[in-house]
Amino acid sequence: MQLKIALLGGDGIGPEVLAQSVKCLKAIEETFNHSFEYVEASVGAVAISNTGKPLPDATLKLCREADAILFGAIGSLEYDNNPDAQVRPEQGLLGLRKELGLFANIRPVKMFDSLIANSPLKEHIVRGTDLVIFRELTGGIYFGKKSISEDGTRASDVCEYTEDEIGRVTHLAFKAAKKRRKKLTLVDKANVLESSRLWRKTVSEIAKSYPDVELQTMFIDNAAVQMMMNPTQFDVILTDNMFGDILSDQGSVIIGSVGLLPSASIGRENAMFEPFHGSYPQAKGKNIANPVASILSTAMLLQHYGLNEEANAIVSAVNESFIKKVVTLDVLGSSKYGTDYVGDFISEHIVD
Ligand code: GGG
Repeated sequence: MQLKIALLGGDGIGPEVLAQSVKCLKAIEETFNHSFEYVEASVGAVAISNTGKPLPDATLKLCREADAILFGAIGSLEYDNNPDAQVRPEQGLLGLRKELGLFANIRPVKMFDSLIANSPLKEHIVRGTDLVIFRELTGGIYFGKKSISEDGTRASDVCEYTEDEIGRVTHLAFKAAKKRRKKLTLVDKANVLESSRLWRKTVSEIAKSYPDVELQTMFIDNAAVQMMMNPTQFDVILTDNMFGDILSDQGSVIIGSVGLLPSASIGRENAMFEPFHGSYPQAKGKNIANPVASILSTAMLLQHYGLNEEANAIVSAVNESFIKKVVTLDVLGSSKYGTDYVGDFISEHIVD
């Protein structure tokens, strides 16, 4: 298969982890006789420095033309420490999602049996955790009207949703639940928020078209507790943009490290794949970042194109790295292996 893949490393550790994904893609090309074309573009703080824009027009054009986008991470301390900055790196990522209509963010939280025995978090890791979060990605409070009063003492962010926005991600989540354990949990705050009540009404209506899937509703505060206490009760979780952002990072604790979790952002025309984690600027250039989240996002990319054998070859190579304890320090608490070494190990263990 021929694929044109846009590579957007972004900020902090983004380019370092993305480089490991590219090693794996090259191993897949060679092992399975595919031909991938790679095109690089800038986004985030790096792009602001070079062009003044977090999402330059050339980057957007390239992403529209590509078959898929591999994204690293976004965010920079320079901006985190400057709340007054009007142009911010995160606008690059949010802009991409909006411009490309990437309305569904799919975040699997699956425990790795091969890792559990070695992890310093083994007492917290719950065996059998295997859930997937469907986070609505182009609506809600992240994209609602924002305002700040002239004297800077009052600010607001509006959380707005339409039935259509809720409906399209809901259908994807139900279709996924049908292929899994047939349980969907809608997470909201319908006892307080009007937008959550629209979610409940719309999702309950759509549920009638999926009679074999059990629909459950849960308030976000309870869901946060339940996820820590008993994560195996969840199969598919469906939720809005902000609740999904928070809940999925929380999910990473259950499996050992945020550096292990991949995601896919799907639209009608485009698809983007990126690790859960952010840019971790403190680790930039130190060769300590975990490349597994980015590498597993690459497996999700291949799966999206029906290359299931190829995706499985990547997952098997990652498992092999866990078994051999070739992992970065976030997983074991200490490690002699860096980002590059782990990337080399995984790409060299990709076999047909
Ligand atoms: N790779 C994910 C990433 O860079 N996240 C940083 C971030 O600012 N995320 C905001 C969001 O996911 O809404």
